[in-house]
Amino acid sequence: MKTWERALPILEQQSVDAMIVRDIANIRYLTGYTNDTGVLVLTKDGGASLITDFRFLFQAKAQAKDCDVLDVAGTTYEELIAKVLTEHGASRVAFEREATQYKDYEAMAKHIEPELVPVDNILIELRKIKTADELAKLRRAESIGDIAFSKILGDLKPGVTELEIAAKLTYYMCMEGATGNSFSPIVASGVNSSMPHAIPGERRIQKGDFITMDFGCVYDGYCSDMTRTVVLGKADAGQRKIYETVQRAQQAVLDKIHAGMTGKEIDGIARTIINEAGYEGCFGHGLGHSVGLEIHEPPYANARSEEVVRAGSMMTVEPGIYVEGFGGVRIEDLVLVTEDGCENLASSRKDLIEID
Ligand SMILES: [Mn+2]
Repeated sequence: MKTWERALPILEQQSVDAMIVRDIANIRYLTGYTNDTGVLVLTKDGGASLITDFRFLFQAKAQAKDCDVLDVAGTTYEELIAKVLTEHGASRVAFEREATQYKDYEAMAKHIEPELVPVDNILIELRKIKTADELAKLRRAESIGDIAFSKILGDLKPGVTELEIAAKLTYYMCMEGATGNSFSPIVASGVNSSMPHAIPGERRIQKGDFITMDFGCVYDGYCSDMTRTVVLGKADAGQRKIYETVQRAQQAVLDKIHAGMTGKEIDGIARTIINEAGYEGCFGHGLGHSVGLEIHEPPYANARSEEVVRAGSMMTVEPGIYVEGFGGVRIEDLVLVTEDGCENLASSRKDLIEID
């Protein structure tokens, strides 16, 4: 079976003859092409055309072996898409509303005769259950994060800036074979740790600080994600209570999560513990998200998600408590959800680390 043929049942469900795929992660998943520029045209009668330009042409031909690779030179993407659709006699054509820019939509509307049908990111359904090959890459990506965490502990000394810590995390991961960050590292020290997505700055870490580090890498296209919070020096009683509560909430999810639960049920395990410990309102984000070719993928675990999480799905487990003007703690692992539990891909320690 050609790799992109996995998408054909979805075209069938949407009652379309063809689909214009611009989401680059979907293109990679369906063709094997790993660069970042191209449009894939799938047709129900068994054609897949990957259009790109000269810069990527030889790579596309080498990687997307099951596709006709077309060079956009001398024409435009939309004229070439129109030509492919005409050749295949398509009359109803899906396009991804999230991945299509308005200017591209305008160009399609101008050049493409068949009916254009906007669809949500329906191809992501294929990517929710990870294959053995994907799991191997995800395991490796997460273990690279573990290595970076063990190394960064030696760098956490008074006077070091958040930006320096972020740069070193990136460096350590790339030296282990990562191609880059899966997102810009979050390094939040002291009162900055009260902001879940703080941007690292020139603040110098000092004794008594919480230091929250949320980071991940890309390994062979696949993302990792982990968070650890440590204390520089000795933790005080308030810090201990917050840390212990987050750790207990995180462990409860790891103990209870399994296939068949909704995202809301999974989230609720941690939220109940945090609320009952007196921190209601201090856990203002969802518990987790899936991860794969992209750092945030469905399914999600949050207070609203009714989606059932199936075996073979990845999920981050990342509860946190954030107290304005004081600081915060988040602990995050990446797990593979199984029929009766989960496999934790992260192995970094989670007891409260107090750095001398
Ligand atoms: Mn995350």
